[in-house]
Amino acid sequence: MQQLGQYRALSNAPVEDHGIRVGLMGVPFDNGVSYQGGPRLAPQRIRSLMPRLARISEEGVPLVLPIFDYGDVGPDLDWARYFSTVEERALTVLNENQLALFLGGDHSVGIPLFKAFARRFPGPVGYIQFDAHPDLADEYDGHPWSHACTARRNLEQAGLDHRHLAFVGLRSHMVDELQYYAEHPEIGWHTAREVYRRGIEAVARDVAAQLAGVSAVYLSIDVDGIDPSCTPGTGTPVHGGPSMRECMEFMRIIYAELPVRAMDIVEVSPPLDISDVTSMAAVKLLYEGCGFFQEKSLR
Ligand SMILES: [Mn+2]
Repeated sequence: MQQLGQYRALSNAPVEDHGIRVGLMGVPFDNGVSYQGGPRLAPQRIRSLMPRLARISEEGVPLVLPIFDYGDVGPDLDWARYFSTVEERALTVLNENQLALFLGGDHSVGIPLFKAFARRFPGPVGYIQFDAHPDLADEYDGHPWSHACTARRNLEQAGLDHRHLAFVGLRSHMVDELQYYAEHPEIGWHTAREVYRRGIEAVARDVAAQLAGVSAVYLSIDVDGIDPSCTPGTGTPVHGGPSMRECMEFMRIIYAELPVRAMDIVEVSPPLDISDVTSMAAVKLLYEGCGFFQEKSLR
């Protein structure tokens, strides 16, 4: 396991020093899944594919901000101790970089990652989850840290108010979760069908307006939020979702309009993938996220 603070620069593009850094950390953990494992293999797979994609945005902006790799948080069979290590190491990444990128792991890793985020930034903070599922269960499979509980746990952080929580791409809900929306109408929840009917730009603008004024935003991308025709390598695929194109347009607007300071990409499962398309989708989203952040930072 790499020690805290030890990292190497991923330097396959000319790097410029603007005093702005991006930090990357992997959380190869999938004991929180309800159905099929595999996301623990994602950080390594995604890293290995990063050199395959040019470090340039689709609009032709070379990605010049340095990306520092803080390695992976290695295994620990004590779940509580593992999450507390993830939290502490994430806090270091957040403290030392203007943008933190986290690679899951299943979505449960978002619990310690967001805890670190809420420690790092004074409230109110915003949390956006691009996902087929809201993960609002109080408990699932007999545990409060299931990957079906992430958003519910994140709401326990003092800095996050229901008013600053938004979901995009929803299309699979449990009865308790529908009840939760009804009890908290201030949550922004946008279904995949709404994206289809109104267009992703209108939805993104609504989310930007809803979260206006927060000190920092955490963007969580569950790859099952994207339609499985684009990202098939994931444990709980749900059809009828937004495309990669729409996910990227969503990110473009959110990064431009809101102070995004952390993004995770979770639920990529290499053993379930086909020709690495899902891992490559993660690389694309990482790079475009860097590009959107850079465009805003260097403007
Ligand atoms: Mn999901």
